[in-house]
Amino acid sequence: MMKVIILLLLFIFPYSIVRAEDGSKLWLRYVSVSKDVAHNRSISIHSKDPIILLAKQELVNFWGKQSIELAVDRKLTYLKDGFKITGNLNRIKVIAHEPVGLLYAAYHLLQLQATNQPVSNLNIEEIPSFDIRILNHWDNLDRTVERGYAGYSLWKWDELPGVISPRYEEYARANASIGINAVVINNVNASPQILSSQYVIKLKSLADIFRRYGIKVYLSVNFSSPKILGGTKDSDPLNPEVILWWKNKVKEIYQVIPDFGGFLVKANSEGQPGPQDYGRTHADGANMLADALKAYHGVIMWRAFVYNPSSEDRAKQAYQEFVPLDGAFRDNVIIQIKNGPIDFQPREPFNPLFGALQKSNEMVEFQITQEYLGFANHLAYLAPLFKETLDSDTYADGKGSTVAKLTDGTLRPARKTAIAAVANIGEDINWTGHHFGQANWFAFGRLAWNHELSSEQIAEEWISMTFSTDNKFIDPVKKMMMGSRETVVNYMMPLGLHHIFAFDHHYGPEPWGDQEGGRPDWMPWYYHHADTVGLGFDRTSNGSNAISQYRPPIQEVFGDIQLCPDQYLLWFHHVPWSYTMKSGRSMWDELCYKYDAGVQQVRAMQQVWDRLEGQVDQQRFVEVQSKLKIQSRDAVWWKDACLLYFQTFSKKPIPYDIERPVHELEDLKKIKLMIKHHN
Ligand code: BDP
Repeated sequence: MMKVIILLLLFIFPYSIVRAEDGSKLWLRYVSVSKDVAHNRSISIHSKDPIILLAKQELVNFWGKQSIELAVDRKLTYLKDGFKITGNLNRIKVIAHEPVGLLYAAYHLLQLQATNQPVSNLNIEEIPSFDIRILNHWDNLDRTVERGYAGYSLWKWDELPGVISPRYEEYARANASIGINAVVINNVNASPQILSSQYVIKLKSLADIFRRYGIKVYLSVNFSSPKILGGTKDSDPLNPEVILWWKNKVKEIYQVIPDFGGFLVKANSEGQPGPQDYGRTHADGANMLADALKAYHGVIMWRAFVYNPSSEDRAKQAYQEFVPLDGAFRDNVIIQIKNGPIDFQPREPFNPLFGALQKSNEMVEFQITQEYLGFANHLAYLAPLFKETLDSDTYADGKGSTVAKLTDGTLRPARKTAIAAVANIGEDINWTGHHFGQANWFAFGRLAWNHELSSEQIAEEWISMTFSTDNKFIDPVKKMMMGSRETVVNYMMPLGLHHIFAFDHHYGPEPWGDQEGGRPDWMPWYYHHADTVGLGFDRTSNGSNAISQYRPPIQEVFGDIQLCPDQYLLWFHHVPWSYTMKSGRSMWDELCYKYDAGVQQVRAMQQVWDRLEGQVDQQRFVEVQSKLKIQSRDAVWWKDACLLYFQTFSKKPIPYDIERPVHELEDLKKIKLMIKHHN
C-alpha cells in the first residue's frame, strides 16, 4: 500500500523530493549514524555532568567521522563558555572551560559536518562575543503573544508543571545549537501573576529542562507587583515594605530555581508602572531590584524604551531620561537599549544612547519578530539589519567605537555583557510562521556568539543546514536573502521615512492615519511631516535638534542635508519635493523609484524561488511560494498607498516609466484589518 502511495506521489509531483519536511526540525536536520560508524568511532569523556552527557549523546547519535575526546579544563578561564577543537583524521580533541562549552563544541562539529566542511585538520578556538545571549519572549500568560506572528505561545501555562510538551526541549536544543544561553519567558508588558508562587513552580519545570542546554530563565516583572500581589500600600522603591517584598520574592525564586538569571523591566513606558509613579528615578527602581538579586548573582535588564507624548521629539527622550542618571546604576544593572531611537523600524540610525552612557552597562535589544517588517508574511533576512547597528561607529571613545565594541566589553569593561532580541517563535509547526523567519532566530544567535561573522556566512550556514548543501540552491537563495531587508525598506519606508504604519496593527501602510484624541507620537503624520513644501522630520538644529545627541563627526554628517546618507535623509531632514538628490533626480522622483524598486525586487524574489521547485521538498516550497505572493501584493499596496497619499502634497506626476498605481487612494483608506492588537 505504502509503495503505491509513494509511486502515486511521484507521479503527481515528479520533481519533488518525497521526504516530508514541515520545517519543524529547523536547521537541526542531522542524520543518525549507522551502527557500523558508531562501532568504529569512540566519543570519550568521563563525567556525570548532565550537560556534558548531553554533548556526548549528540555526538554519539550524529557524529559520523573520527573519534572524539572531550575534556573540561578549569584553568582555561579566558575561553569563558567557548571551546577549542584540535585534531586530525583519526582523533579530535575538544576542550572547554565550562561543561556547556563542550555542548557548543558538539553543535559546532555537527554544523561543520552538516555543511560538508573539512574536519580532518581542525584548529578552532571560539569565545563568545557576549556573556548573556538572550531571547525576549513577549508571551502573555493567556498564551497570546504580543507582536508574535507564529501562533500562540509555546508555554502551556495551564498544563505546567504537570504536562511537559516535547517542544520545550526541542526549543532549548535549537537555542543551544546557536549559543543562546538565556530566555526571558514572558512579555515586557508583564502580568504581576508571573511572580505568584503558583507560576514560579510552573517556571521551575521549564528551567529544569533548559538547564541541561545551558539556558537560564529570566522574568519580565511588573513594577507594581508588591502592591498587586503582596498587598503593600504602594510599590515605591524606597518603601521598606516594598523592598522587603522583593527581597522575599527573589529568595523564593532562587530557592526553587537556583540558577535563575534575573529580571527584565519595562517601567514608566507606554502606561507600565514604574518608580516615577512615586517621584523616584529609573536608577532608584533598578537599584532596588538589583540589590535584591545581588547575593544570587542575578542581573537586572532595565529598558531604556521610554517616551511620553510631550512636545519633545520621541527620538530624543530615552537619551534625555537616562544620560543624567549615568553612574547611578548598580553594576548588576544593564540598560537595555533598542537598536534605534524610535521602535524597530525596518531601518533606523543607531540609538544615540549607545556610548553616551559612560559609566553604565549597556546592551542592544533587537527585534527578531517582524512587527514592522510584514509579520511572518514577508521574507526579510535581518542579519544585515543587526550588523548595521552593531557596526555603527558612535565615535563615543573616538573612531572605531562601534555599538558592538561598546557593548561587548572591548571598550567598556562590564561585569557581564549581554545582547537581547525579541523572539519570533510560537506554536506553529515550523516555529516562526515563515520558513525564512527561522533564519532570523538563527542569525541572532550566531551574531550574539560572534558579531564579526558576516551576514553572508550566516545565511549560507543556515541555508545549507535547513534546505540543501547544493550550491545551485545555496547561491540564489543567499542572494535573495541578502537583498530582502533592503527590499522591505524600499517598499515600506525608503529614504529614512518611518513609522507610517497603520496605528493599530503595524502591518499595512497608513500614512494618512489619524485618530481623534490619539497620542500624536503614535500617528504617522508625527513622523513624515508631509506638506506642500516637502517630506521628512527636521531633526537638525532648525528642528528638534535630535542630531545634537550624536557625536561629531556623525552629528555633522547626519545634520547636513548634503552629507546625510540617502537612507537617513527623511529621518533627519524635511526635504523639499524638488530637492536634487545625489542621483540627480528630484526627491519626489527618487521616492517613486524606490517604492517601485521594492515592488520589482519582491517579484524577482518570486522568480528566484519558483525556479528552485524540485530542489527543495514540496511542502516548504509551496509554503514559501504562497508567502511570497502575499508579500508581492503587499508591496504594491504599500507603494500605491504611500505614493498616492504623498502625491496629494507633492502635486507631481509619478514618473511615467514606472508601474502605474492599481488602487484608488480612497479605497486604500477604507482597508481595515482585524489583526490582533496588543494590550
Ligand atoms: C513596541 C510594540 C509594543 C511593545 C513595545 C515595547 O509595538 O507592542 O510593547 O514596543 O518594546 O514596538 O515595549
